[in-house]
Amino acid sequence: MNSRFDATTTTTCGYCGVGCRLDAHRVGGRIMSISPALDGPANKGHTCVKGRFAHQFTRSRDRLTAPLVRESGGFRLASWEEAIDRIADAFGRIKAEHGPDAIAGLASSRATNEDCYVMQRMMRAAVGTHNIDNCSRVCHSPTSWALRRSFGMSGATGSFDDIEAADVGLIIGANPTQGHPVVGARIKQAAIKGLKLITADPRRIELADYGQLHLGIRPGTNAALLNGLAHVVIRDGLVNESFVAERTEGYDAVAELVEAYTPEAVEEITSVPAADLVAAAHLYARSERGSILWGLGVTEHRYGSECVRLICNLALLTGNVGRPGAALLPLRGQNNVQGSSDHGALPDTFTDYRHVSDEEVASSFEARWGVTMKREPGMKIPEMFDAAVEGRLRAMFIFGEDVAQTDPNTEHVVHALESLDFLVCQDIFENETTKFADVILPASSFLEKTGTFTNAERRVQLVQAANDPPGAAKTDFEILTTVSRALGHEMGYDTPSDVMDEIAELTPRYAGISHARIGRRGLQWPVAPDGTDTPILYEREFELPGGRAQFAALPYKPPGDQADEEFPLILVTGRRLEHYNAGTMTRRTGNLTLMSSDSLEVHPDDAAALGVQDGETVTLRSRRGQVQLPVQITPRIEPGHVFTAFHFPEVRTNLLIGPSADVNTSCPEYKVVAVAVEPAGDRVGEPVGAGAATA
Ligand SMILES: Nc1nc2c(c(=O)[nH]1)N[C@H]1C(S)=C(S)[C@@H](COP(=O)(O)OP(=O)(O)OC[C@H]3O[C@@H](n4cnc5c(=O)[nH]c(N)nc54)[C@H](O)[C@@H]3O)O[C@H]1N2
Ligand SMILES: Nc1nc2c(c(=O)[nH]1)N[C@H]1C(S)=C(S)[C@@H](COP(=O)(O)OP(=O)(O)OC[C@H]3O[C@@H](n4cnc5c(=O)[nH]c(N)nc54)[C@H](O)[C@@H]3O)O[C@H]1N2
Ligand code: SF4
Ligand SMILES: [Mo]
Repeated sequence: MNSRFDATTTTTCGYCGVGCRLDAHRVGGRIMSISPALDGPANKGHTCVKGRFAHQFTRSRDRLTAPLVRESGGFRLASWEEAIDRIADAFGRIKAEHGPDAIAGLASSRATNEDCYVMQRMMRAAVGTHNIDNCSRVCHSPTSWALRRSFGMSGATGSFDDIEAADVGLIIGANPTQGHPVVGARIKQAAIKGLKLITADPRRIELADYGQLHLGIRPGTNAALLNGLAHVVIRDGLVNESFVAERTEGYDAVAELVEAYTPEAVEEITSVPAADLVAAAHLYARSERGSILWGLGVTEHRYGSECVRLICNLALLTGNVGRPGAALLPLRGQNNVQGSSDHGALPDTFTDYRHVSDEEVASSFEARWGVTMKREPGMKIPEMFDAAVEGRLRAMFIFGEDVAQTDPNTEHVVHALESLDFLVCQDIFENETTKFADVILPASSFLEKTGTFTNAERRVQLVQAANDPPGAAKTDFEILTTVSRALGHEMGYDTPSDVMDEIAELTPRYAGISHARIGRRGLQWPVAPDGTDTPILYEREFELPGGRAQFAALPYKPPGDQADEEFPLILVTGRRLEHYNAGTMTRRTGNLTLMSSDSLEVHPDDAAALGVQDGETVTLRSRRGQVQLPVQITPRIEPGHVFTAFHFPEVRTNLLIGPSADVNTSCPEYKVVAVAVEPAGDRVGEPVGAGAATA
């Protein structure tokens, strides 16, 4: 340990799903600096600008340091006793009048596995409802849905180490150098050493510059592209026939369906040149070890879940699964979005995705918790908002999620939050959602708590408190167990480690996980009782009946939103390196100097046609709403498309996004919105979002 520091704590980064291991250095009660832990299995001594530098938020003056309760239209400071009494009274009254299903909770994918497990236990056992969900609903729920149906389990089939082991990598709808920067850096290094890269994205993402082939795809047309790749693989005799025969089911239907997806037909739909499609199919199918990485450019669409199944098809056709270098790596977003879902913060499943209607599983939880539960699932996030507007849902407990900024269709979300009788928010900052709260509970950040996060390679890693929560703020674990006690359900844990012991006891695939055993390298689930973990899934069998994977024959269908004369451009939304989702944390760090506003990427040809200049403020209008923001002219976006992020609440990007969502999982169609762009001056006087503030 460096003697300049009072203490150094090794922990896991709380931003993205890469799961970098960090050394947090403390001096005099403050985190002074962070450096990479050299033995971190995902980061191998690296970090990005967020993990290393974006920690000043922990000591921001805006931190919530005491409970707040609503009074005469505003908030005042309150004691913990008063805040928790208010929650217990309101929940008790609403439960008595409307039943437990009039209450719903959201768990935080920023918080630990133990926090999320405690949260779902509180909703299920203390409140008595399965109305519990988390933000993977708006993120990778399609990935989870599809992987379970194609292969059997909801997680990456391999590890980030497969990037270096692969000879070909297909990156579709993910922008790792911005969203998962340490993985992005590993991909760049691998490409320099010979990994052949294919990128498919409507924007020329940075990794395209390191690849063999970039497919500039029209947003919302992945299904045509993926079926086209399968067409070429089959047409040109590149199928791994023994793998298909021995380990899969459903090949014939796929072969029949994809016959129509000739490269020329696919070019019509996707705008990807036919020759490039053929070249991409050959490159991937002829590789010894091909891996596929994907992100929200696949999932956040009307048929996102189906497209993930088509990705699985491609791996099955070529036998590229279950071996080193042949992995399917969905780039799960937040630090613990894999874990919050793994640990039952979903309306239809307990831990490890076991359905609430599964008699044996449900009764094991009932016996452990001493309660009885329904066998029907609860509401998903969008259903909660609809129910609130209709008066069926009366109260919500929102833990570490800023739905008023980050969920789609902001106007509807705000209407829902206003319709509730009672809203609790548990966060580290006030945000757009806390504006509607009745009680705000001050919580801990990842640098102030103990537990585990599960990264995008299913790796459960330790999180260790490097500092205390500020003021009267408490850890999420302490708050949730206390609220549960006040609601009449004593959980009986002393520490988060006890929570993990209960999870292991009740979840066969996590049976060997304990805090003591995780150590410095983490454990990738499934973990056997003796602690043996599983870096590669499906080496011999898939976790489906007969041990066989399932092909899915699914055609291309057009996206929910379409351009027309009034809305001639397609807006894609996504993220920026310097800021993180709702931005509550990164906007309170030096990263604000690196990027101080959202902006709209426009292709030079479109900018010329629209008559807009770089830096000029424009009005961006969709069928739902309008916002204002400055233009950034760049050739990296395809003509006909524009791109922006959602990190600055004053822009209110999500006013533009409608209710269209994935048909199987309700993941919003954030990636395809028909819009019009006009110089802001043209519509002066019309109501706009708070975006006017950026003008
Ligand atoms: N710096 C930073 N890092 C983050 C986050 C952050 O806010 N900031 N958020 C975290 C979270 S929660 C998540 S989920 C991840 C997300 O990480 P990514 O999945 O990489 O996220 P996005 O940038 O939203 O979208 C990825 C790409 O999809 C492309 N795309 C859009 N539509 C289509 C399409 O139809 N087809 C194809 N092939 N591509 C398309 C977009 O142009 C974009 O480049 O990042 C995590 N990491
Ligand atoms: N237009 C558009 N919108 C999008 C997307 C898009 O691509 N386009 N992407 C979507 C995706 S993939 C996601 S995942 C969502 C993310 O949306 P959110 O989950 O709402 O965003 P975050 O900023 O990750 O964090 C939410 C809150 O958690 C708080 N927080 C952080 N750590 C802790 C903690 O340890 N404890 C507690 N109690 N609170 C904590 C933060 O202060 C913040 O208020 O946004 C979605 N919104
Ligand atoms: S890549 Fe992700 S996990 Fe690693 S330091 Fe950056 S934000 Fe943290
Ligand atoms: Mo996400």
